Amino acid sequence: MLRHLLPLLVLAVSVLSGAAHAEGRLVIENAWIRAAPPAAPMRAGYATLRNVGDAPLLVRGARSDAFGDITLHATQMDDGIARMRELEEIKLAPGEQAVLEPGGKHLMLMRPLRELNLAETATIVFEIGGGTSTATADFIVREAAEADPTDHH
Ligand SMILES: [Cu+2]
Repeated sequence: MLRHLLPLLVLAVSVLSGAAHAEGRLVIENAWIRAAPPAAPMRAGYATLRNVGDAPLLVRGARSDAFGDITLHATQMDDGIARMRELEEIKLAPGEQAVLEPGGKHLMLMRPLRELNLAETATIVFEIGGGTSTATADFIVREAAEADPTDHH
C-alpha cells in the first residue's frame, strides 16, 4: 500500500512547489467588480495584472466560487459601436502589465452564484500557463468612477 502511495506523494509535492514558485510572478492589483443590480446575469471585473518574474507568462482564464463561469473579454470600438470578443489568453512579457479597465479588457463574470453587494468581495483564481499554477485576488464590488460610454453589459 505504502509503496504505491509514495510516488504519488512525491508528485503532489513537486506540483505544489511549482505552483508556489509561479504564483510569485503574477501580481494582481486594483481588483474590483462593477456594482450591478442583484438580478444582473453577468458582471464585469477589472484589475491590473503584472508579470514581476523573468519569464513570459500566460493568463489563460479564471474561476471563482462566486460565479458559474468566467471568461477573458476585450472591448473594441467598431464603427462607433462597442463590441466584445473573447480572449483565449493574456500574454505578459517579463515586466509587462495588462490593465483590465472599463472600455477595454475585462473579466466577464457570468452566472453569479451569490449576492454581491457594494463593498463585498469575491475571490477570483487566475489560471496561469498550462493550468498547473494560479494566482488569487479578492475583487471588491464598487461603483465605476464615472459613466462608461462603452459599457454594454
Ligand atoms: Cu464582456
